[in-house]
Amino acid sequence: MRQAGRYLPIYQTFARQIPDFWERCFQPDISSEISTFPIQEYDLDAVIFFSDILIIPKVLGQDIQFIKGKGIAIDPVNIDDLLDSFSANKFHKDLFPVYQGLTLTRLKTPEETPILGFVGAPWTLLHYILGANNEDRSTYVQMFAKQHPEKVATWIEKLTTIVAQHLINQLSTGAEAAQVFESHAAGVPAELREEFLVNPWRKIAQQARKAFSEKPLILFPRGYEDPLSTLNTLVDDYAAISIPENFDLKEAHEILDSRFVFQGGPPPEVLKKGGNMLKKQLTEFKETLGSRPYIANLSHGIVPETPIQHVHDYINFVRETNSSSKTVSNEK
Ligand code: 1CP
Repeated sequence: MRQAGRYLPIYQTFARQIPDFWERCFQPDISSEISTFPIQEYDLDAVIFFSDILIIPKVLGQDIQFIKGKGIAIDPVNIDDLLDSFSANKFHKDLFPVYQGLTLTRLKTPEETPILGFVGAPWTLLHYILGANNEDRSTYVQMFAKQHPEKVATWIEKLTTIVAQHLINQLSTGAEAAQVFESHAAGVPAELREEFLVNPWRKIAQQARKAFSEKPLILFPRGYEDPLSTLNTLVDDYAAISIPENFDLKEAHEILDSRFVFQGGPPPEVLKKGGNMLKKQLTEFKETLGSRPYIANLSHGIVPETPIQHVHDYINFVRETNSSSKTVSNEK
């Protein structure tokens, strides 16, 4: 759900002036300014802080670059060295400008508008750290995990501690809620899912909730393939599930604990096309979910060619169809 509002002309102009993505993340006045762009354009109820899930391997020392028009370049590293270099103090110090950006975002945003922080879940981070520049990162990391489950277990455990720390730091410097992105759960072998996916989700949330019990967490389990009922064990840990495109909404609503708030919205292609399809999707969402609380967001984001008017249409439609609605910000 990267690129929330980042297709906006104002972001494009900013990005041209500061071409290095990480410079935008590590300069507090800039990351906070970018974070507020979507609420300057749209009538939204929340702001997603501008950063990236890959900021963790970045501060640990892995070279990661986003190259316009080319994608992502990740330097292969020795993961043991990378993770063993972690020290909570140094981590906090290196990420200090990011947290300052978050605090500044809080100051630049109307008081009643919550700020959402986020982290990548351990498996998804491993996808990038270990997968690095492999052509097919998912297959490579899955094969590796099957062959060396103990090694991977050690890495997942270390990453879980680091991710929880980053989440807590965000909650203590300005975020009112946060999302845990497991974007690459698809294809994880069945026998590894509990240990490498569900357990870390639980541990991260429990750590965060120990520190901030009242701040809600959202889980995005994209590609998760176990029976959905297994997610019900997380109902005390996560307030909301962001419904990924591989879940059947009706089935999810039937199976998932009614205490979970659902988050979701039209897929990127539907938003790009706009028109009746957009309204149809939203109506379907509302009809399926009945009285279950629902956060309208943008599914898996916005593709850059999406007309800004379509986003306005979507928000207006959400507002019109539910006068008590609050539309949550700016996932890609
Ligand atoms: O300058 C740019 O426009 C670079 C594009 C970009 C942006 C705007 C990237 C590179 N990251 C981001 C920010 C970002 N990333 C946010 C903040 C909110 C926002 O600005 O949109 C968030 C929530 C993310 C989360 C993120 N990053 C995820 C999880 C969500 C998802 O899409 O499943 C993932 C997987 C990433 C990694 C990432 N960051 C950027 C890219 C191009 C990628 C994907 C790399 C790949 O898999 O090929």
